[in-house]
Amino acid sequence: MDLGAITKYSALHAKPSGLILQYGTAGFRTKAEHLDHVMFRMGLLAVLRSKQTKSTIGVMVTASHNPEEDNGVKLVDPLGEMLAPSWEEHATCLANAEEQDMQRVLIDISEKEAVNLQQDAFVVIGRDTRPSSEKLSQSVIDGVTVLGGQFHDYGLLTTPQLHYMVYCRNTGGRYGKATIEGYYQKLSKAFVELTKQASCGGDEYRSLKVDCANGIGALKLREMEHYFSQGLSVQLFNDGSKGKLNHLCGADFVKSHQKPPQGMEIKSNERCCSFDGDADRIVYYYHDADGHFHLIDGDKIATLISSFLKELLVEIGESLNIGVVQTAYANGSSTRYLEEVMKVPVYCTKTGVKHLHHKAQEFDIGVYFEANGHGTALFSTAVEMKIKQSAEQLEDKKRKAAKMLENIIDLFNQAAGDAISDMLVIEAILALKGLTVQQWDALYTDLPNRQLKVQVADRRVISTTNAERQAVTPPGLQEAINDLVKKYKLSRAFVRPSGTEDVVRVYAEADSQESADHLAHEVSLAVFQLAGGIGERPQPASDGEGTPH
Ligand code: 16G
Ligand code: MG
Repeated sequence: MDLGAITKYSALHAKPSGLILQYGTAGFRTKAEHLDHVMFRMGLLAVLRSKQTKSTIGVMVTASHNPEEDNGVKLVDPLGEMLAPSWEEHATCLANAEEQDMQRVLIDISEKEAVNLQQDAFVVIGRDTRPSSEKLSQSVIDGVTVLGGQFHDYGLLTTPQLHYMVYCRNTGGRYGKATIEGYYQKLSKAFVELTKQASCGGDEYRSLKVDCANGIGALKLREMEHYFSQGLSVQLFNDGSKGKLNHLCGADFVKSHQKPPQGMEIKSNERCCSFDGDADRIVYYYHDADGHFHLIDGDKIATLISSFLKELLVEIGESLNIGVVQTAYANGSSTRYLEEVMKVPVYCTKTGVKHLHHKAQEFDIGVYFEANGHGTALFSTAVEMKIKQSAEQLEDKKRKAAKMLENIIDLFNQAAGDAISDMLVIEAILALKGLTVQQWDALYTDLPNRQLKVQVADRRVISTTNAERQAVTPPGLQEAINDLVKKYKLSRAFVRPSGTEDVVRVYAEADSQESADHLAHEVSLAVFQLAGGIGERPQPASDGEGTPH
């Protein structure tokens, strides 16, 4: 390590003294103007992680669905996964070290993790369309270079595309080519082959309106469009040409406000979807003939996908174990439908993609989705090989199903939840099954629900267990929730400290919207009283309050 050079460059990316930031559920996120030193230091850390794992590491500059003025950064581990937990701690230490302590922290990390400093390092970098992103990614590059790392700057990419690049590079090209062309070709080829098998089809099934949140998804979908145009025609809205990123549009807005984005005209029964600001989340929706808005969230996406996969497996005659992974936010109706009607085992993990991803890896086929639209399906290597063999050997009908599965495996981004890839999978399934958006929606009816947030002095006083479904501390809180829940039918409620904001989140569902709203409000009051609420007492829910993530 050239400590002299590090000190010199670090001074050019100096940390505002006293500023403390946390590597949260999805990396660092805050106002862009506070992030320059964090970017530089994450460049340094990525080099150490790359040397330790002898693999390519990714650095993504984005704040996803957060406002345009924010930014953020996260590291991507060798197989496209989120950074290992012990390294999240290192990231927090390094980002918060005052200038004079930075070198010591860097050396500490190298020693603790037994990093061989002679090892080569390679880092790939991507960024979203925020005005601050280009300069911030340059600061990452400064960090990488000063520690002697090599790098490739992909420039503008969706978050899942960067995960894909990292995965490709660390698997010797077996997964795909680590270029944007490679990504487009792999996905489109699988999509076109898959949809060729659809016997019905016709235009009504094959056109889709996409709200791109005024973000990177618009750019990338436009680039990709001509690769799959035979199979699907997409109409892009909120493509960044006028509106502000994530403002009154995008998957997060649509999901949390349960209404359509601005800037998109929807005719009745037209199929529409929204991406978030870095295109790793997707939700669908439509207006029925009476003008009512219907949201089709991550839970219903998981249901469509897992039931289709299960049908194909039955056709091939393979008894592979398939599991669906959700979080506490999954609508109770979706869990019941999956378990009781589809007979698929369902598991619940803590919020945050890394937890779901990890659990999904335990199955031959693991489908995971958060209700907010973040998810994918993972196929074990053994399954992939078995399917490939079946596609060669089986007799006609079975072979067709195996071929479809093979295409689906290629179409899913196995490195991360990916709005583009999920959209293509969903469109293919709808076409193959001849389903309209209303028929898909009718699989089950969501229980009315409400999310609220409560301000407390220190949200760490709330600790949870059982995948965040029960509060362990402060004392008495869970008992209070239990008593409140008993007052309503088909009800459920839980509270958890947010991993991305300084608030406690409250979720409630019940047999009617009114009951769900009441329950959420009462639980908020319990949190306010028992967990050290600050500011104004929680008010009863009104539309648009309690924006979830
Ligand atoms: C992050 C997570 C998302 C989760 C959300 C919860 C990733 C890539 N993103 O955005 O999955 O739903 O945090 O936020 O893991 P919260 O802790 O503030 O509720
Ligand atoms: Mg996102």
